[in-house]
Amino acid sequence: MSIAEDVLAGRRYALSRVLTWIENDTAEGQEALRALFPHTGRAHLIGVTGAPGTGKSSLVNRMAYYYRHPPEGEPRRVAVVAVDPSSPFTGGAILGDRIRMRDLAGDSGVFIRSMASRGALGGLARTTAGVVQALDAAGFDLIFIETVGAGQAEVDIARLAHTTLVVEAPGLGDDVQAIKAGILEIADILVVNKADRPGAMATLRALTEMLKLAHPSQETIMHHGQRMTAAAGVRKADAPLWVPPVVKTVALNNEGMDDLAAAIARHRAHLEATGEWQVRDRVRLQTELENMLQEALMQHWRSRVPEGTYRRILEAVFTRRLAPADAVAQLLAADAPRPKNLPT
Ligand SMILES: Nc1nc2c(ncn2[C@@H]2O[C@H](COP(=O)(O)OP(=O)(O)OP(=O)(O)O)[C@@H](O)[C@H]2O)c(=O)[nH]1
Ligand SMILES: [Mg+2]
Repeated sequence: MSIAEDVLAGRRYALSRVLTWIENDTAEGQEALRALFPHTGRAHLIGVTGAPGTGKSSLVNRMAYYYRHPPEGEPRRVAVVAVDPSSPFTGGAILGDRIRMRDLAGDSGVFIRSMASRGALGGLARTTAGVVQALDAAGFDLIFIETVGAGQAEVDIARLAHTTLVVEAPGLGDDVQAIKAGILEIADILVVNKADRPGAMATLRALTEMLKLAHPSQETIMHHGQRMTAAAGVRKADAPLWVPPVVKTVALNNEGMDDLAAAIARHRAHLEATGEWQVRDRVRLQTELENMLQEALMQHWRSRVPEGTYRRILEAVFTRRLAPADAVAQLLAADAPRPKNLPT
């Protein structure tokens, strides 16, 4: 039996191993992903992003518990991928994970994975995509992807989910951090967590006002440039717009989880009714493919152009002797196949 078959059969040790391979970008990992890929596309991917410390980990932990012990209906299988670009020795992810361990330990229907970025964030996006695919194939119904909404790359990772939660916490006065960070427009659902704190009502009002003023919609993102390809022929023309609801929670005391779960279920129903579910699926896969292609082309090219040539051309740009566009043309030309038997 191959390890991919073990993953499909729900064996946790196999899943853990495969995820480590994927994170380390090994050949075995790629092999496993190849076998698992046809079994993906069923999970509901939920991105969770927001400023550091707003309570994302606590919230996801509570939500995982909620779906495992729903007030009605069958328990759902839940996976959590925490993307923590900071060092594993700092930041709140460690604390959040410890809380998770306590509540959810021993439950085979829950799988939690923390990912620390090992290199460039572009690489992190790729390995996150692979990890999510493996979890999807392993049969988890909901996959939460937590990223700190501190940089564009992290936000992009969360945005590619079917449903994106932007988590806000009351700060001082009307200060809304998500607006400052420019991540409000990617929210399908806005969560005001720490609603037990003073200023929660002000934050809620500010967010609701913002939504009324500039009705955000994923249309602008999805219709942008070549992303259209993914939407072509899938999105329904007269689809109703989704107005992001603002949900109040207190992760600390387990309050508001039912409201949040209801909002997530409503959003899913909306995605399915409008064809947007498929659009997002395609956008995500197209983005994944293009990211990989970019990396592969870059690697391929670097392996074919002598380091000295690259540095010489770069230096010419630094000293303003060569415009960047001409530099690119020269660099591409340097990769042209050379005639045989000629000195290079
Ligand atoms: N008062 C209050 N505190 C909360 C609530 N939810 C979380 N916290 C606390 O806020 C702190 C940060 O919580 P985390 O869940 O680690 O927040 P996070 O957004 O995951 O943090 P990073 O991953 O570091 O960005 C912890 O001390 C939590 O106990 C809440 O609803 N009310
Ligand atoms: Mg966290």
